[in-house]
Amino acid sequence: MKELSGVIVKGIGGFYYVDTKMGIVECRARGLFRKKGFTPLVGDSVVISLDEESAQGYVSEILPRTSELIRPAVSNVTQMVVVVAQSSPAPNLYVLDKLIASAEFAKLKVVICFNKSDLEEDAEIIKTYKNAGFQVVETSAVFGTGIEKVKEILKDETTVFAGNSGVGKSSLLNAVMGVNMFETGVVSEKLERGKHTTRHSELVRLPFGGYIVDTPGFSSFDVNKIPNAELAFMFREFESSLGECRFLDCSHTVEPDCDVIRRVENGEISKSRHESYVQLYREIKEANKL
Ligand SMILES: Nc1nc2c(ncn2[C@@H]2O[C@H](COP(=O)(O)OP(=O)(O)OP(=O)(O)O)[C@@H](O)[C@H]2O)c(=O)[nH]1
Ligand SMILES: [Mg+2]
Ligand SMILES: [Zn+2]
Repeated sequence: MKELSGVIVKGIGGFYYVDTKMGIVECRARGLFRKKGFTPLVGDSVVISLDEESAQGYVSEILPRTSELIRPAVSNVTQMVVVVAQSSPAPNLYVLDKLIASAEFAKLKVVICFNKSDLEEDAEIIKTYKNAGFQVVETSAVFGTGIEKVKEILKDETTVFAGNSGVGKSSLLNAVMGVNMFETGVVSEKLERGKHTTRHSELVRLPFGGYIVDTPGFSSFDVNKIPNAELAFMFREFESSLGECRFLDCSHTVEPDCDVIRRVENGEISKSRHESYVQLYREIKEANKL
């Protein structure tokens, strides 16, 4: 038996595929984990015992996780790239802000990618997110613009790509990989063709270091578990206002002498970001009533 360390890149039907320095090894998990109700996840850093004769491995140890996403069920993700199209489909700022909040809550690095830069662009939106303190990259997956920058951002990170259908996530990943390994195109076509495709999450190793999470159809997180009292912390440009409002328990939605609202009014905080915050606040409140 040989001990090897690696990362689980795929799990299907009780088998785990572990990326090691000797390549991908098919492994079973020790019965031990199941008895303890502990299931290995895609993304886990593991130690495996490899029987070199049969080339069969066993996951013998799971190293502590630095993060754990539920949907997609992937551990140790370090970064989220939220993809927005400049147009077609038009940016949905609520969806964008919701994804950003969920990434902040999961303590992931956040990068916003404005794709389809070859189409008509909305410079105002890009400015909004730069001013709010986000790293922003502009790309055209079709023309290859900005792809080198995206590679730099992805290097040595484990990244999930999020964003509405049709914004160009798969096209960007194909441009980064240099091969068309992800299915792109219009939704109706994909549903036709995708009937028998698997729906599990998988890590794809990047040739320059790092992994990307290939999750079919992934566009949003379950954000309802963000406590409303913490929501303002998920909007990074609100931070300097927190503790400055008249009421200690200010929700920053309608209160008088709210410092967040004051800064929205004087233009320091963008109106659309605050609107998303208010909508999300109400959505979380409703969800917690049920
Ligand atoms: N003009 C232009 N079209 C693009 C660009 N990137 C992607 N597209 C097109 O937009 C459509 C959708 O792209 P996909 O990569 O399939 O989008 P997706 O985000 O993966 O969509 P889902 O998998 O449904 O979530 C395709 O027809 C692409 O060719 C771009 O930079 N410019
Ligand atoms: Mg796609
Ligand atoms: Zn306030």
